[in-house]
Amino acid sequence: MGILNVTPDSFSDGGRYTSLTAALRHAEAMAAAGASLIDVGGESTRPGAAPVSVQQELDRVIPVITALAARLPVLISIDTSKAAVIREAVQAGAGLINDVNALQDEQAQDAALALGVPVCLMHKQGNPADMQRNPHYVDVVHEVCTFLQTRAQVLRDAGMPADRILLDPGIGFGKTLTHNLTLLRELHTFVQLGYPVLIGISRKSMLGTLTGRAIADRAAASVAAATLALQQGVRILRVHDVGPTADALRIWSAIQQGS
Ligand code: 9MG
Repeated sequence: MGILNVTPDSFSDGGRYTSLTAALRHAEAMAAAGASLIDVGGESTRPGAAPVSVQQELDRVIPVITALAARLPVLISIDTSKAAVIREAVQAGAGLINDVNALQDEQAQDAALALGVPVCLMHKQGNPADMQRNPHYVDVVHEVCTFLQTRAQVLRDAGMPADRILLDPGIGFGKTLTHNLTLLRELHTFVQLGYPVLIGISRKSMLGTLTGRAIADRAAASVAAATLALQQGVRILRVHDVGPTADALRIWSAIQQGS
């Protein structure tokens, strides 16, 4: 899954793809490098990010999704928590909802159920504005697993088929370095819940803390973490550096298959 933030303030690529031309060029490059999904986001979820209005988000993402759907043979994912954005994005051609709020907004949940597209439910503690202030868990793996399992069950009880649900422990969303490392070590526990697992660690600050590298120089660290996630059964990698990740995936896959 290649990341396409059409925002002025995302932590890694904020402001780079706010014009339609730049966004399309970047999406095409990611597809050519091996992305089979493109995740389009119009509101930054980085720590400290300010919320944007529904209209602002729509203005940012809908033209991009419409153009991508007409041009690229990839699945388009909409990164949003808002019902109106979900509805219009799916109408414009998005085929997956990536909600860092796990569809806890009732209207967002209703929209997802009515549209019949798959959803990625992500865990976070707190909100982007303050989530890194004082994250606290007694048992981070147990608490994140329980949250995701509960959210998946709520959706299933409301009529969503199990094969439309993906789970994501939400690396960096209301978690300390130790919480993130524990979750990354225990990804196989999330895989055992029986839903495909998606992980987003690409260029995140924990990699900067561990390597001392600036955001743009974290590709190798991102690929290393992504490969270890694959090894534990993670199915979708949300990344900025599609080419290097695709190479790692090819090597990992060849080793698995012995050819
Ligand atoms: C939008 N976004 C930013 N980071 C993310 C992550 O780790 N997972 C998912 N699903 N979405 C993310």
